[in-house]
Amino acid sequence: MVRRRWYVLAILATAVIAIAALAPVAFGTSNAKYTVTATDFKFTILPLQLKAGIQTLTVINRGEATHDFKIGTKVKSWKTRILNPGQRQTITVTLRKGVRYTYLCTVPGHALLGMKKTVLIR
Ligand SMILES: [Cu+2]
Repeated sequence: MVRRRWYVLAILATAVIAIAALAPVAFGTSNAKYTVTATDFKFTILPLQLKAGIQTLTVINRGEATHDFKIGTKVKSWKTRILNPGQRQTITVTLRKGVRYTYLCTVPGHALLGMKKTVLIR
């Protein structure tokens, strides 16, 4: 009887470990590195589809004007400093599935010129 109880516990422990390992896949999360290129006046994010999870975004200013990059919701956001042409900064963000995020350049006028978009994390 005691031996049987250990057997059941071992199976349960294995199942818990397996579920924990698969959880990120089940919830559609992944950890990836993205490149955000700022030009005058738009952002290009590669790979194209931002995924849920803890993501690393390297923002590079390839324009001739200064730019920054801010992404978030009304509740939580992340932002680079103002980047001069040629400068870059890496930020780590936590994106949640099913949430729509706004990303923009906060330099006055730039959002209106095209540096503001939203993305729904699927
Ligand atoms: Cu800008």
